[in-house]
Amino acid sequence: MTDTDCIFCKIVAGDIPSTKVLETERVLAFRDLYPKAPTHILVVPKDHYADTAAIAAADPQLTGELLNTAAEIAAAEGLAESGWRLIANTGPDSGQEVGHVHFHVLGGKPLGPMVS
Ligand code: DGP
Repeated sequence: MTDTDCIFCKIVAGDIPSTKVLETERVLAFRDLYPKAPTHILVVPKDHYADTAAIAAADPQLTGELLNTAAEIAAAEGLAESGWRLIANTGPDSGQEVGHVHFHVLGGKPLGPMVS
């Protein structure tokens, strides 16, 4: 499933370059273009789903794969001890800018409390 207008589908297809961190059959992880922390990696399914609600409803196994990949990446980035943050903006009020579900893996410095 691909959306021809989707920037992350283009990254998955290799039409837009990215700094890949990990790739499996169904998942791709790459560094965020505008990092908000020393480690800022996006974990996405290769297939196009609009957001977390859509993928959770359609494919719980793939949703779990994304979470496992995030944890694997955090460990590989050396964040297991210090900790890390996982964010999945979902829908307009969250500030989601790219309509292809993605998890942000953030860490490498104290991130402070979440905003209210
Ligand atoms: P969100 O606000 O949750 O939809 O976050 C989208 C993120 O995607 C944001 O942190 C910036 C990142 N981003 C946008 N365009 C690109 C791109 O072309 N390449 C990469 N690597 N990241 C991008």
